Amino acid sequence: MPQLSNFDEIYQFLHKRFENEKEYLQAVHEVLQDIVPIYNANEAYKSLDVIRRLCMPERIIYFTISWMNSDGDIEVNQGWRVQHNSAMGPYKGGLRFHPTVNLSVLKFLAFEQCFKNALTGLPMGGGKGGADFNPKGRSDRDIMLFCQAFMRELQRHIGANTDVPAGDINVGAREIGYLYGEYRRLNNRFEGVLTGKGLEFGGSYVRTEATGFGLIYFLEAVCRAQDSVVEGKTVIVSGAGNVALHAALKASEKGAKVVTLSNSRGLLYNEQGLSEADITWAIENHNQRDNILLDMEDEGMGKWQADETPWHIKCDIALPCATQNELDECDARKLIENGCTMILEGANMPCTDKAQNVFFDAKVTYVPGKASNAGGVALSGLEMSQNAMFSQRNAETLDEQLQTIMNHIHNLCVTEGKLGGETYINYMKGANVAAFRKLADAIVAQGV
Ligand code: NDP
Ligand code: 2IT
Repeated sequence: MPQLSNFDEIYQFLHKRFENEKEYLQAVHEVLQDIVPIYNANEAYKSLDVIRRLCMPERIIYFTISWMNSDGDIEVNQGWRVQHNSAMGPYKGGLRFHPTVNLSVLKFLAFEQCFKNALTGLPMGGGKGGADFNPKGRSDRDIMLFCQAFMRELQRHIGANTDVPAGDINVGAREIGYLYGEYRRLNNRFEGVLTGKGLEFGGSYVRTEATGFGLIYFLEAVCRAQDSVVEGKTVIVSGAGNVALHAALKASEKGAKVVTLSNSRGLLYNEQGLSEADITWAIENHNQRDNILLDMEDEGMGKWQADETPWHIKCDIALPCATQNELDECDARKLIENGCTMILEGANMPCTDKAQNVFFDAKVTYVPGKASNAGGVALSGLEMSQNAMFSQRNAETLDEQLQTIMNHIHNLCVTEGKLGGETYINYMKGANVAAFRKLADAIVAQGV
């Protein structure tokens, strides 16, 4: 069967069934382009129909969350857990609370998570979940009530060896604490059923920082491969949440000049570069503020620009760390015109497929989130192993392990992503192929 028609056949099969799920189809399309040739070259992969089995979730759980808020009103939300693939270990991946959450978004995230988790080298399958609940502007009590109601539904489907959720957008340490408390009350068990827990109840050092720090460790590896360094580079970061702020802090510690942060409402710009103290202040305060970037302007840390994104600002390195499809082809062209040579994703799928093509055509370094933001889930994997042993490793050891894992993922991408005879590394291809081989081998070894 010729490769191209095979790609078309597989994609059409999925498109026909899920034509309204555009984010899911986008993520699958990106991966299929790279893995179909590998699939076609391997009889075992083909005979066991590995690609279709890998593209479709093993199980999707849907539930309604009916809950009473602190005013005594009844609210109704939709919740999901997509258990995508467990060939490599328990389903593993975050929970997102955001009004834009729907099945397509969670299916794309769960699919990507399988590839990301495979790259870490730890025994984790892939999943993702969440709800269309908007926590913005809610009281702490409402957040707790919602988390408890959400866990009342989810608890029967998860377990330390079955499915281990963690945080994602709008689900941080506070929410994980409330979710965990409800799980423990209902099950009368203390086990590593969630990661990102507080340090006092089974959490791991370095988990909070891991995604952002890991992104910069990956950036260091990219720079080393190009005989370059992070120090002295101008960096733009989008987002002002967990990933963005920790990436900004580590980049700044490494001597880069971080000139932006952003959120869904606008941009904070500081031409001189944010100081480590500024970013640390933001990390300490962002959970208690409605818009930390406005507060940073008030503190003299930069200029707020409403409704702006960072992509028109001149930089050497761009780190999109907010959300999917936040950087389109016009933004990509602007970045390149302004001299940006490296784009590393902290968020999941922040660059549209057309933006990616702009990067590939310009032969600038582009690293997909499944490789560069894998530090978060890697630390989650280490939290699971600490929980299984009822132990707690120290921060220094874990930070070293994180660096080792990010370097390992970089090496995998280089090995599989080098184009014949050229020095340019296609990190997307490298990540997709390296992860696919591991997943496909695990599926084949376990039969139908
Ligand atoms: P947070 O909730 O901590 O922060 C999210 C940030 O992104 C906020 O500044 C938010 O702004 C902004 N944002 C959210 N939606 C939009 C939007 N539609 N347009 C513009 N800005 C937006 O989440 P995280 O930092 O944890 O997650 C950020 C990204 O990183 C996500 O793609 C997530 O999937 C990914 N990721 C997270 C990991 C983790 O361990 N937490 C691990 C790997 C990837 P506002 O406050 O205005 O909504
Ligand atoms: O996208 C991601 O990798 C995460 N939100 C973290 C998942 C996890 O299980 O730690």
